[in-house]
Amino acid sequence: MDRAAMNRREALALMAAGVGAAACGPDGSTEGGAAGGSGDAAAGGGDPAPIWVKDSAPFVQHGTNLETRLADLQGLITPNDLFFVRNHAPTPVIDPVSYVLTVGGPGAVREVQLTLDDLRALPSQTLIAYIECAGNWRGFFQSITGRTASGSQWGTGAIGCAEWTGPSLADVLALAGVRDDAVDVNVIGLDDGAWERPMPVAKALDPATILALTMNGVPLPPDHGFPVRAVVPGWVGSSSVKWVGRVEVATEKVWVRANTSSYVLAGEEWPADQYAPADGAPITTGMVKSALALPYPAELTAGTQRLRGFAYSPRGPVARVEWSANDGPWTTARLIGASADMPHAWSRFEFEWDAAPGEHVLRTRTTDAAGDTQPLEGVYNEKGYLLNVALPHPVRVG
Ligand SMILES: Nc1nc2c(c(=O)[nH]1)N[C@H]1C(S)=C(S)[C@@H](COP(=O)(O)O)O[C@H]1N2
Ligand SMILES: [Mo]
Repeated sequence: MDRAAMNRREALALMAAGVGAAACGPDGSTEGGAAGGSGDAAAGGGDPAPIWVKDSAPFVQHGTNLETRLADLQGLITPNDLFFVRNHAPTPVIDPVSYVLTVGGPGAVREVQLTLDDLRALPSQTLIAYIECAGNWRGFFQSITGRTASGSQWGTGAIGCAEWTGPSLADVLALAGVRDDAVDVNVIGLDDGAWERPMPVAKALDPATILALTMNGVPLPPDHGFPVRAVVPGWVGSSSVKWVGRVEVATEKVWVRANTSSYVLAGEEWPADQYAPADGAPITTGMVKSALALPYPAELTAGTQRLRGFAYSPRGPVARVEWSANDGPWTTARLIGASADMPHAWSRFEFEWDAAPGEHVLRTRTTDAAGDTQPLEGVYNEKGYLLNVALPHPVRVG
């Protein structure tokens, strides 16, 4: 009864009143579901109603999702207006005054209900962390592996890096008390379909796992989870549940859509019987990766060009970025801002390339402190996750 998300009729009434929150039926696409070309956000003809609150103009649109153009980014921080949106359902409009977070479940000592003020009163953590969708780069499976993977055909921009502030999930859980026999902590959203992603107690109690209230210094924008979202550094974006309404502590492993059917590695190399009740290997951590901040394909003018990009690893700051043109030797790029003080942030890199007229292929490759590096070949999986090949980036120099 305390559910704070407005229902569809209320949201539409607000829209009619000019409040500007947009809503429509979900398009049924999932991360691993039907391919989301632009314009398929609504079934049944007419103009597809937007399902985001923010202006979609700067983005590449894929169904219910908005992809950032990395070339538009300048510094370390992705501005909120340019941060990609990955929605399984329309952005809900949540009233911050009646909002309540419920924390409980069989693995909790007691059930507590927390208002936004209660959450603001807890010790506040600040961290700069990137969030990347597990399906980022899915659109390259065809060219890299010869097979198309189903789902939104993202390029390189289903990723962003922001400063997040809010209480640690550990401090929130402490108010309910975590029993010794607790196994999983499920974080559940207030959007239609109640997106949820459980994690082991240890990950929930990691000091870097927070319930963010602000993004880059302002309250979370509606599309990014207002008023409360989980930020789970190192894990793929689907675990950073937006519009959190309930945190459920369980005494058994929790199986939900996000770790059984969507967000699993599926295909010949992941026999389903080995992962039951999941259809494949459930995805938790992301991959070591790098991407050029250029359109794909890119067009450049001849002469010495300073090229830049972003590099990241779920295991802390990257150690090295190298680049190569036309399968030539690997050369080390300059790293900008890779710091042990920001273990969850991405890093920037840059290098100079002497661009001669013609068609070229540039690749970049990151290595993290643990020695993990990007492979030169990509491996196919049916739902198109975690591609981290040193990406061949086509460049035409005119
Ligand atoms: N409640 C809820 N949380 C969610 C989602 C969602 O659809 N509903 N999408 C997830 C996925 S798949 C990703 S990649 C990230 C994207 O976060 P962003 O939209 O703020 O960029 O949010 C995650 N959290
Ligand atoms: Mo995602």
